[in-house]
Amino acid sequence: MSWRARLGLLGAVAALALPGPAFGARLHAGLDPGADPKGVAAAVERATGQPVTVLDGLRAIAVDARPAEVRRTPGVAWVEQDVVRRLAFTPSDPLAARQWYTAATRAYDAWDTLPPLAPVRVAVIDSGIDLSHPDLAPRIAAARSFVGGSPQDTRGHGTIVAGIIAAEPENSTGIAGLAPGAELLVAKVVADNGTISVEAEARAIHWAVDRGARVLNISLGGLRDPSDPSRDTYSRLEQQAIAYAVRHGAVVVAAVGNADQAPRTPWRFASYPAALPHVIGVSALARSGASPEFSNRDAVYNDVAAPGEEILSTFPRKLTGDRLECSEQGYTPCATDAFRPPEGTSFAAPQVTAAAADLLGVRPSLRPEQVIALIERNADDATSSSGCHRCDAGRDRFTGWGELDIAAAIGALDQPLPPRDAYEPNDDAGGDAYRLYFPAGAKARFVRASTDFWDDQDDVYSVHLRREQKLFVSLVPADSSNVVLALWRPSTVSVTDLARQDLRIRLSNRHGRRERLAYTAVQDGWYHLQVRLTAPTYDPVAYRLSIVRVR
Ligand SMILES: [Ca+2]
Ligand SMILES: [Ca+2]
Ligand SMILES: [Ca+2]
Ligand SMILES: [Ca+2]
Repeated sequence: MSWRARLGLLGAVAALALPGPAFGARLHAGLDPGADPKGVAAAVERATGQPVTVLDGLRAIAVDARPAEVRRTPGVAWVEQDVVRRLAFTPSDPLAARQWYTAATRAYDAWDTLPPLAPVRVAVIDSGIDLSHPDLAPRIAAARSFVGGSPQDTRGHGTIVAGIIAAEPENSTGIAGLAPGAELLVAKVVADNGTISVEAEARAIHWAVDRGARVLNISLGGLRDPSDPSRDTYSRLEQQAIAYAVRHGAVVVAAVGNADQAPRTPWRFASYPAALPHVIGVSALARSGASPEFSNRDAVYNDVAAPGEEILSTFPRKLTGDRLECSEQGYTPCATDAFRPPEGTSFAAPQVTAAAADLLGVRPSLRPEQVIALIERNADDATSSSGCHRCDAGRDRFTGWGELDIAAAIGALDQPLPPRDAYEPNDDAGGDAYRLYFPAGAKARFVRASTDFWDDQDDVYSVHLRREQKLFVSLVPADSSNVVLALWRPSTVSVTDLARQDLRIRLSNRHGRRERLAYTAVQDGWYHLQVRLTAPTYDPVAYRLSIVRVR
């Protein structure tokens, strides 16, 4: 029986057992200046027949009564009904009080009881999991190895990540994960020798998406170095796997990486896949609020930060069994040396993954770009006053938008939601563009979409033109930000290839309220229409595009 079913049962019993108010509601009454509290209390007792409590020092009394009976007593200045202040939910699991990161990210502050969230499938692409761990086993929906053998975790990394997300709360055991509705899809991609091939990672992403993953946690990565292509590990296969996830409505979260795997510390670029469009890149924060030296910096791809030191979580029991004198078997206080205590961006990312799962558990209809915007724009700005002395106000390369604030992201669901973009992924020309087909007889097509400087800079649409056919395009952004419109030849493979900018036929760049572009085709083919946001904006930018073909 899951905790969800038990919670429902308890709720029904509690509702039946509540007594009705016998003598009117609990009231507070304030006293006139100069009124004698004891004298007023006695008068109210006579008028209501109920015992009165004098609230010493507050110049007020409290009584169970009807407001009118109290209000007409001489010496009473005001009357109000008692209202309830509720405590935020605090997990009762024995090690929960030592999960400092739960409070830092306000993981449970949106709720006063354990929330009955819709189940959300969350993929952990990692070193596997301790399959029979008592705090994890009930949460595993499926597990598979992409490197041969069993998905059993023999290292510990994946079991730590999984516990942060989904350790069973309120089971009198160990810790409480941050996503009470998460169902784990465990994909093991770390080979016995410790290596991770992009092929295994891409196959794992595909597998998880096909099994309904709405969030993917990728706490692994490869070096990015735009200044030295020989050591830059960009992979088109990896980017296509991420695009497959986005196309199927999944949110992808990745660690920005640790500088101990980089040529220098600190390292100024986020790893792949954090440095790909649509991926939330997560950096680490110290308990002091500082940005640790090991956490990679990045001016564009570091989106948000979360605690990345002293992270208490689950650990494979077979490994903690090597330290039998340690009492917290199955948890990181008894982990192997490399993970005692766990630290790194690997363990910051799963907190953001849990936030995404919580948002989807409350509102399953959210699209990935909405989840991304809700998490990033509701982060708690990191500055010198929060302990990050190098962090400027607003987005910075150390922490992105700042520290994860799960309660704020969930609270923002009550406000107008960030714009949707149903045409994603569409981030480059060639096969990555979104093909716009025109209904039979229709001259025009209209698109409503959105763009974001950090997570989705380019939207590329393909439009088929016959020779001599005329194309008219207009673009209206919701605010007059720096959105440009460009048209590219059919043979274009990448709009970001600086060596092939000759393939661009038209550019509208007025920085105004409406961009326009016109073209008469010189050959048949699928032309590429690019919408690009060229400067940072606080919010994602919604836009309308109208595409008209004549003749
Ligand atoms: Ca637990
Ligand atoms: Ca990003
Ligand atoms: Ca877009
Ligand atoms: Ca795009």
